[in-house]
Amino acid sequence: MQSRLQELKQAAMSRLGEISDTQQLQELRVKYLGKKGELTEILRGMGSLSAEERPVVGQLVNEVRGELEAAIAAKQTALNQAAVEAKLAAESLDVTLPGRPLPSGTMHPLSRIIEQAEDIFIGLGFEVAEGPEVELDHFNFEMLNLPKDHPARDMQDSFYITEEILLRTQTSPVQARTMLRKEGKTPVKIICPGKVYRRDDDDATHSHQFTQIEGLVVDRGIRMSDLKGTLLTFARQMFGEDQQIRLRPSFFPFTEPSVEVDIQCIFCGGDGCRTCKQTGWIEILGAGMVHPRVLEMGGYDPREVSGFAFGMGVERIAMLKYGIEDIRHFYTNDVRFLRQFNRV
Ligand code: 2NL
Repeated sequence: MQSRLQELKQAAMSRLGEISDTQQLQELRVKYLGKKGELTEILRGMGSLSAEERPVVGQLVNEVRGELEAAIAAKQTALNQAAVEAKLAAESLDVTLPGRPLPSGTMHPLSRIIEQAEDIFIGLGFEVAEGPEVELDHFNFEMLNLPKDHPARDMQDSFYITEEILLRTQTSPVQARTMLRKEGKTPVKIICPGKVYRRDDDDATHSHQFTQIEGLVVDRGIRMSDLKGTLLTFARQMFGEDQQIRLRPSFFPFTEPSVEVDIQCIFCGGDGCRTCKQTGWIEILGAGMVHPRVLEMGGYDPREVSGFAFGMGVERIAMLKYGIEDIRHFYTNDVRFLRQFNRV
């Protein structure tokens, strides 16, 4: 009986040395220690032993069981450890590898100009106002001194949705709405950037949808010199501190008097070139003193207050500043074009 136990232990231990996974280990455990295992078998056979032999063999069986259990537990620990190490080795990371570069977008040139213009005008005490792109005829035309029969509001030139509703042709309706909202209170000092729509055939310098920034100031005692100073400051911050501006008489239905504003040609410095058609000057915006009728319709008394207003095409400013030759580049979203405008 003793020698059978020793053999059993030897066999179990040597098998344990060969085992390389948990499944095999479990099988071994069942084979020797399980309910129908070999050690249990021996215990059952003890009934046939003499009274003297029984405790001796019993103790021996328990010893062997203890040793086997300990050896199996140790093997299990070793297998677990090996499994963890294998997993770590298989999933190892080289933390010194350079990371994949994340593509970062660039700011659209039109957004850049708008942001820059907003910064300039906010610095001068203006607020930024926004409004709907689908507008009532009333705000888009009527309130800007363009009555129904006015030649400048030909149905052919605007995108009408119904008789009374259209895509705004300028951002002035935002200013008209602002005047009404302020119920005659002064000052009004706003700029309105946004998309506008006109029925035009697209080419290098025309787009049926473009971007405008308009400005409006209404207060007591506003004069042409206020307009001039504001626009000179804008021109210098946008195009360079040594810029000069020039005002030429013009006409708009919503301003009187009206002017067109030029800066010195940024390509030739005023000497005359192809871009400025040898004049040395380039037009950047239209402006004027707010027409008394427009003030009146906005809820202001033109005998008490006066105002100036201006409007500029953002595409035109961007084309001048960045030397862009075709307005369609702004809308085709060719990444080779867009990537040239790095984040500011
Ligand atoms: C241009 C000229 C201009 C205005 C826009 C305006 C708005 C109100 C009252 C009076 Cl609410 N005027 N806007 C005034 C003068 C010129 O735009 O060439 N834009 C691209």
